[in-house]
Amino acid sequence: MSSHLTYSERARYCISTTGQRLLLLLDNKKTNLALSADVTKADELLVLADTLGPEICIFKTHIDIIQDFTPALTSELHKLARKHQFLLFEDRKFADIGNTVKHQYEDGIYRIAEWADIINAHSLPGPSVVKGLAESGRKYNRGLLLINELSSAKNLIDEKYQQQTLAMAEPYADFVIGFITQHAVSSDPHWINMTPGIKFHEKGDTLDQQYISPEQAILEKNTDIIIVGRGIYGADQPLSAAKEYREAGWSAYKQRTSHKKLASTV
Ligand code: 5BU
Repeated sequence: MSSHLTYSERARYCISTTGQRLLLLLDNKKTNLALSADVTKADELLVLADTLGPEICIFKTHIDIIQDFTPALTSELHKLARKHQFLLFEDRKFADIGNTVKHQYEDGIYRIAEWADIINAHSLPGPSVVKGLAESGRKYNRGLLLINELSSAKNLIDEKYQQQTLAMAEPYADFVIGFITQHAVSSDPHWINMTPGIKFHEKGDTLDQQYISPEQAILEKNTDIIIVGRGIYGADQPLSAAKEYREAGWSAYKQRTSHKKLASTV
């Protein structure tokens, strides 16, 4: 299992430069917290990026829920990403034939390929979705996450689907950096596993979201990055909430890597 390795140790195994950059950033900045910034106003999104930026490794957007979107928003986000050293992840969940996803990635009003370091896709359409996205993504040196598992109750993904998702990722390791998943997909150290559906003290919401804790994700399920939305931006004090999730995620990671190191010395 590679879960005892530190993020920076695992960076050496990456073929993708985005994957490598992210793994190094995690250890340098000492945070494995991604913020899911699901607000609907441009100014709210920018305030979240600026105030919570120092706490996070990734700022995850759903750019199509912004009511007052203009291209200036993504260039401002890009500036904040540089200022606070985090990556931008557009949670677009592409799921169409190669030719269509390529246009959805590069064109339209959002021009996602121009500003998002990371995107994700459903593996449902088969390799064409990865092939289509890779044509644009490679030009911009971006990273793709395949959706291996969902956090919503009674979703249709089964084990066979997950095995096929991993097999689909393998030939594209220069572009696919890992998975959105509820548990570590493989012991290959270069795959990065990110987990949404994280919240303290709550098991779910009224629309079938299911939550686990940062410790469950990092220690029990061996995933690498916790993605938190309402637990942070919905809190009375988002900055202190972000610090709490950051601390929980980071100490779970420290525990995981130190445990295994001790185990390997005996
Ligand atoms: P929450 O507020 O922490 O519940 O938000 C979770 C975010 O992660 C939200 O943007 C979802 O679209 C996203 N998500 C998820 O919750 N579960 C999944 O399986 C996937 C994405 Br894939």
